[in-house]
Amino acid sequence: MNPLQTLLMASRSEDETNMLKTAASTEGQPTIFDKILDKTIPSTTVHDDDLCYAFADINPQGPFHCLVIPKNRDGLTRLSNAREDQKEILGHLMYTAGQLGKANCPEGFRTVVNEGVQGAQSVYHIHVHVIGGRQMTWPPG
Ligand code: TR5
Repeated sequence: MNPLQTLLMASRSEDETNMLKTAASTEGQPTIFDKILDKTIPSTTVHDDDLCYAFADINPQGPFHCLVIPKNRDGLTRLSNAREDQKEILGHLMYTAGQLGKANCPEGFRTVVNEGVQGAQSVYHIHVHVIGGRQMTWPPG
C-alpha cells in the first residue's frame, strides 16, 4: 500500500468511526427501522410474523442479505441491553434468521449482530443480519 492509499484508508475509517459515534449518540431515539415497520418507508419483505419482521438490506453484502428485527423494540437497541424476560424474542430472532438462511442460502450463510461503535452498529434497533449466497471469509473486517 502506498502512502496515499494509507492516508485515504485512515481518513475513510476516521469518517466511519465518526458516523458510528454519531449513530450511537442517538441510541434510544426512533430509528429508520420504525419507519420501515410502520411502512412510512418501503422495504422488501422477506418474512413477517407477530413478533418480527425481516426485510432486504439496502446495502447488501452478498446475493442474499436481510435484517431480522423485533416489531416491538422495547428497549432492545443492542444485544447487551437485553433483559432476562427478552430471551424469548432473542431466540425468536435467531430461530427466524436460521430458517431464512436455510431457505435462501442452502450452501451456508452468516448471521451477525453488530454491537456499539467498535462493533460497527449503525442502527440502534437490534437486528440480526443474515448474509449468504457467496463464500465468506474469516476473520471479518
Ligand atoms: O451496521 P448495522 O449492524 O447497525 O446494520 C444496519 C444495516 O441497516 C446496514 O446493513 C444498512 O445497510 C441497513 N439499512 C440502513 C438503511 C436501510 C437499511 N436496510 C434497508 N432499508 C434501509 N433504509 C430505507 N434506510 C436506511 N438508512
